[in-house]
Amino acid sequence: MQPAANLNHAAVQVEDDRTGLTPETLKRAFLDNLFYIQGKFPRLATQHDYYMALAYTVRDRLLQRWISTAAAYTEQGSRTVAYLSAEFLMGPQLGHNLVNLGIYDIVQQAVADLGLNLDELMEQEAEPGLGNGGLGRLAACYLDSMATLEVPSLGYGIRYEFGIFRQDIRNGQQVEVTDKWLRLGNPWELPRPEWAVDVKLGGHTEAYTDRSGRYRVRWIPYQVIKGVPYDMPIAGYRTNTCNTLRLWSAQAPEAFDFEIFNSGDYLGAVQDKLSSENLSKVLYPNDNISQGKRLRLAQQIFFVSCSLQDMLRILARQGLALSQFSQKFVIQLNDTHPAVTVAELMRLLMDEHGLSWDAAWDITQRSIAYTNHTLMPEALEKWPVDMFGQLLPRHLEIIYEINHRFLEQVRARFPDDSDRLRRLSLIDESGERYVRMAHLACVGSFSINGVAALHTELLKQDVLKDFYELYPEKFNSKTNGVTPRRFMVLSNPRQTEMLNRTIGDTWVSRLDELKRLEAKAEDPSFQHDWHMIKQANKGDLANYMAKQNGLVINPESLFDVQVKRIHEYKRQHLNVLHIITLYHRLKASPNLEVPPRTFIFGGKAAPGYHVAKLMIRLVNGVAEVINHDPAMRDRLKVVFLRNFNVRLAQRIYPAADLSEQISMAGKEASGTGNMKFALNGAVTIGTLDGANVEIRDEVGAENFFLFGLTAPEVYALKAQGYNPWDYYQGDPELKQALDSILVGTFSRGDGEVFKPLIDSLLNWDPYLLLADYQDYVACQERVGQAFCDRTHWTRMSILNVARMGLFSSDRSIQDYCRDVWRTPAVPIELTDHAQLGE
Ligand code: Z57
Repeated sequence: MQPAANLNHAAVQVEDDRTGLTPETLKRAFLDNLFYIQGKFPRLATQHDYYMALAYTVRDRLLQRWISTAAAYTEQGSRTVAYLSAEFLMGPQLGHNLVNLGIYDIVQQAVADLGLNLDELMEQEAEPGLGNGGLGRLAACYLDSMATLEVPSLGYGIRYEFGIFRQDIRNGQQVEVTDKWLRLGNPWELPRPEWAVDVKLGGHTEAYTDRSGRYRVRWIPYQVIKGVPYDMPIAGYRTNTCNTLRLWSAQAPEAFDFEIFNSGDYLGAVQDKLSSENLSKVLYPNDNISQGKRLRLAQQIFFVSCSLQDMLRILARQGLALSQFSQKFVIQLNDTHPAVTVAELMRLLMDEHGLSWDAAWDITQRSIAYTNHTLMPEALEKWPVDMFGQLLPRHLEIIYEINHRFLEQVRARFPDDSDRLRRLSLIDESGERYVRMAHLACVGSFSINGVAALHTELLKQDVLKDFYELYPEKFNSKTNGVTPRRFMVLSNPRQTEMLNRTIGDTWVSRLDELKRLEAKAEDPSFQHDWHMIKQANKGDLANYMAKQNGLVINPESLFDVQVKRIHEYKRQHLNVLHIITLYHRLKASPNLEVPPRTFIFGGKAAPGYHVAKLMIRLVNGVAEVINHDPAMRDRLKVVFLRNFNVRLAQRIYPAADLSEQISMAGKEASGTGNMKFALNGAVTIGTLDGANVEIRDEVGAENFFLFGLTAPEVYALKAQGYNPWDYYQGDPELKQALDSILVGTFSRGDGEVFKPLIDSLLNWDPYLLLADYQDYVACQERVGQAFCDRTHWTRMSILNVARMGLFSSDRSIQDYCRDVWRTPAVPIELTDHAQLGE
């Protein structure tokens, strides 16, 4: 590339160069970082070097806020949310930080003055993909909202060396490639080795009596692993608050008396050190499935123990007593992945800090709140008791004691109800014995919440019914939300500009102000501009698809999009059945009046989930046939976009006309993609599942395409005995669609490939695709007709955006603050960091 000529006149003025926001200062600081951090001069610098120089320039501006925030929290002993999550799906940091600092435009101009392109620099960043899907992305949105609302918070998680795998598609099939996201360095983290802690694993316990004659337990571990924290700054939107995401990296301890060392087996000892570092090596790539692997349990105790020890250090550092723990911290458990917190906090307080059981239990129960994210039985974590005891012998003892005391209480409340005891027990004893992590979380928490209204109701009636009967006061609902900073301002600049022009720019942190758009929904010139923006966004995505998939896509066609993890319950194959039906109809009646459609898919399948991988193969098989059929040209196209991640998500949502949210009712806890689509002007086709219910209530039934069985109808149908075969025999189009898959139409004549998928549908169909098929196809016909009336469609699109204000993660966080955390906001004043040292 052509390095700009004016990259050379740098004079360094340290203080101003690290905080200043004028174009001149930014340019000087950028060049300074290129020379002194990257050690490059323009002739040798790569685009990545320029990206790093810019990232450090932005980081310097964050550091000023970060230090002021830390100073204020320390001085004021502020009540702090500790958000514990095995996943934080952060996405690229550069653009998002520019938005939140309010310097996007100025930086774009500054780099342009230097002959560089901001979009190209942002492309250089390896995104931190430390999550699988909705759960991990929700954690990231919540960090953004907590910082924006000036809520003191610490995110705690794992610094996986390999995040979620990169997805390649070869011969229509998913191929996993490791994600070495740290390879070229990570400018967004600061290692804090001085705050490293030790975590014990394995071994056995011994009882002893202490000097005051009290019964105590000592744990002699087999292995000790060091956790080193790496801090990422989390800047609020146009506030001075900059909170912290603290991710733990596993290292071998400097020295430890392994027997192996005494035996002189040096190489063996080094082997052990290497195996300790495996703990934070890789993210388990399952979404909504628990695999029950020992290493995964080790990851959980690892980050939980590190985080709790860190909180205890902070507590002591602020001169607070252990009894004040629950005043200083509220711990939010993001699903059961960190649920071992209940036992580990008990252990730390009793075994390491000398508290009695009762004192420790009081603190534990007052400090922990639990969010449940799923009703899927295969996602509910349970650990074989043997495995649990081998890795965490002390925790198993504590869990037995918690269970003993808990079941005593239950017995007192419900005498002679041994069934109930069996159902509630922390230990599943129906066959092989298991520790039930959701039960541990429920007993150890003061709050239990679901992530959408319907989901919370189903928790109360079904999965956690017995706990609801025991502790109704603990249950509450917190409907998920998403951050408008990343998923509107950053990802959809055209729509953002138009919103700003129409209703001012305060909606970004008060999303209900989008309501004011309603007045414009009927305005023809507004509608026209709105439509043109969607067309421009679709043009961008069409170009991307041309590059990625080598397809010519008509931007005027209906962009019908389903992007999310691939899972049978999400029913991507129902979408495919509709495509095949449309294909057959068009083949039979070439003059059929339907609008041209582009079906767009994206999403990863868990590497061991064979049926999900077949679903990807089916999409690609159908794409191959349809995209190569001359009769389908300008009518249907099918695209599978590889490697769906946060960066790609940001390209897709702004370009969607139709958002597919078609899970079987009662299975999707909330969904958050549904919100991101609607906030970018897509209209939803969906079932009454998860947050779809609330989205439809908000945008209006007339602006939402509803189909399918409701959750109660699903239960009733299953209870009455569901037979998919009846639907297959009773609907010629459905039969034709399934038969065409079975005979190999979409697998180059190979009738074996999709057999497992179709067999499962015909014989079992646990997610009722066949039952919902007819209604879905009919609903899609109404979608097609509505799309042909541009004015009508545009009006629906505008009203969807106008009425989606509820689904900002700011609203979710305000609800948590009010009902669960009771954390007051702490506004931050910028301090001159040179003045901070006494
Ligand atoms: C995950 O992404 C979710 C739930 C889980 O239990 C696991 Br494990 C991973 C998802 C739900 O499936 C979504 O419906 C929900 O919107 C999201 O978590 C955030 O709550």
